[in-house]
Amino acid sequence: MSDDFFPVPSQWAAQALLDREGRAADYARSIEDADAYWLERAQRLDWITPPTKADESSFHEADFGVKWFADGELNVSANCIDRHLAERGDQIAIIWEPDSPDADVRRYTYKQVHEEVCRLANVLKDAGARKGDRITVYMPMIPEAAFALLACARIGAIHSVVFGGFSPEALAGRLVDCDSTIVITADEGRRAGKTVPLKANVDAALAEAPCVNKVVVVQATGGAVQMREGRDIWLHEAAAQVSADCPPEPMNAEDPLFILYTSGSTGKPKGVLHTSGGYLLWASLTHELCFDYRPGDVWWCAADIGWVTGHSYIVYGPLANGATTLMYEGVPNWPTPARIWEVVDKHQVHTIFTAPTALRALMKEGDDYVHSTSRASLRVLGTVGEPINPEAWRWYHSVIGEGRCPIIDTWWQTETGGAMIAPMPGATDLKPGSATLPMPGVIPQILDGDGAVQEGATEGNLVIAGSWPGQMRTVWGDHDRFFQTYFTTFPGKYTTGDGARRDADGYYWITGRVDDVINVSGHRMGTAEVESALVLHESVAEAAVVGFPHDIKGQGIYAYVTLNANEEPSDDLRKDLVKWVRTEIGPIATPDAIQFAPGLPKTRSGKIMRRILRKIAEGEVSAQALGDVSTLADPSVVDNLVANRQG
Ligand code: 6R9
Repeated sequence: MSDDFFPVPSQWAAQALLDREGRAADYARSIEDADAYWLERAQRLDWITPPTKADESSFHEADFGVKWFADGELNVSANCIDRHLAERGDQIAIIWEPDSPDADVRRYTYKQVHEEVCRLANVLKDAGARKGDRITVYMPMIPEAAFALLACARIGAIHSVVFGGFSPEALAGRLVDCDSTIVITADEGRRAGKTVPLKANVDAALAEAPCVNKVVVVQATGGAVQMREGRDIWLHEAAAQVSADCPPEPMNAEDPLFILYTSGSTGKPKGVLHTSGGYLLWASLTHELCFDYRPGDVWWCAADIGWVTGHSYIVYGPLANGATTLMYEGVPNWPTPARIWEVVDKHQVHTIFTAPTALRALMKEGDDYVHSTSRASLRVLGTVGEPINPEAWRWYHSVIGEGRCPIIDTWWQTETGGAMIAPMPGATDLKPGSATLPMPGVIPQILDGDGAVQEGATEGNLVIAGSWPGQMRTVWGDHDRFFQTYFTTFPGKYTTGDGARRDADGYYWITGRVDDVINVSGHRMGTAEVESALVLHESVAEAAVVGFPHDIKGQGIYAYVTLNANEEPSDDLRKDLVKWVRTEIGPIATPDAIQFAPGLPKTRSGKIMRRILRKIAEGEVSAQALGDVSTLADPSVVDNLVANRQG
């Protein structure tokens, strides 16, 4: 077996859902006979009114829109719960593993999930929620977070999950943008032995978000919180007062299911909108195909529910497939770096889906923590969020999986709803670092800077040439921004913002973002967001932020800061700025380096040349690396930047 090629093991090929020929034939049909293919695939869902039409999308300005299964009717929560009740009502749907290994595990059967979701749905209705209303979910990783999503889906309300690590300021912006009327939260969250004051954060955010009139609070830790009369509702009290049944609201396939805010290259995060039919089909189909999911498997997606990965692969995909999905409250390396593998053994997990940043952090702690565990239950190992470096890939494969488990490197985005380019265990030979081949219906293309399609082995801009069911439908409240952001750089194609290489075997290798978005520990962040936070500080005149290679995080945040005229650079100010950004956005946006810069490299038209800032942050400061600086308004600023480089 060569170091960079891992053929499908024969025992896998013999029993997989799709083998190599099967995958190729399925893909060919998904392109050549797309409507028939997708109407057939749509039958994996339970429809109130089955669709008679599949794709009616256009990426062109004249008739622009993304639309799938538009005459179909269904309810997403009924697909994730009710339809399983007859056959597997007593099967465990959700296993909850708490932050502390000493705390009690919670398990919910499909029947119990049904009751919990119905009660919460009725509480939301009593709080005034109606079909189409926006409900923001700001929760720790507890089962009630999954119930919250499903309860919204049940009554046709649109959920917007805001990551529990975001600050009150970030929460307030997202509440106001989509005009949320209800927030579902918890008293506190728990992570790595610490508590996070979620309810207090909500209280602070609501001062800036008058649209919210009810707050439903889950008692998670029992920590003290202030409850405001008439506004705040304890879930456990209200749930006891309502019926344990709530009929699912019939929804059109194109009715919105959720909004999820994500970073782009401009300052304000966009509310990515997904709808009901196409999204659920995509989440459930990719969950089955990419991971060769089988009934009875215990599935663990170790993401947070605040990210799209948590939406599609903790909640919607696995539950639509009737799986047992594990939800973990904590972090992979607490109390020790063996924790993640101990959880695998404890619950006999078959598939784990995590991020390269977590793997790199664990790898650095050495193999003893791994060898203290068995991991014999594992069949498939998944990764997502950023390019996986071949070293981490090999460690995952040989040390964690002991050479037995295929590595499923799934490339996709919040915008795509689910995996787009990924291996399938029984069908795809693996190459460490490559996400391999497109999923059914996905037409990746590589374009040069002028938009010309490149054939064969090549490298350039990754675009998708047609729609797929899980594609986002709009940016909440700004349909024109949706069109401008994704369909104008290369007209008629969906621009991913990623660069990619395609090798002679047709395998795709994602090379990273080509826009001003950085990927820190698998979390997407617009450099502009961090810049906007910095310039809000009273000492700061101007800021420019770039990513730089970071051993664990993938990319770190490097900020160049120009101070106001009367301000002096100091270490105290540097610390203060780091703290400031953490408060404005949240700990995930913590700058790794702050360099005080009397001037930034700008062109005569005033545009910051980030190329130069990136090179300096990467430590590549030779004249050759920095390239042509002659178009700068003041080329001498570059010398000062090089001389004062941090780190
Ligand atoms: C699912 C998710 C999307 C961006 C995407 C790309 C990067 C995700 C990747 C990957 C290389 C992979 N990305 N998976 N890069 N290989 N397997 O992460 O969504 O948070 O929207 O980020 O993440 O740059 O464009 P999201």
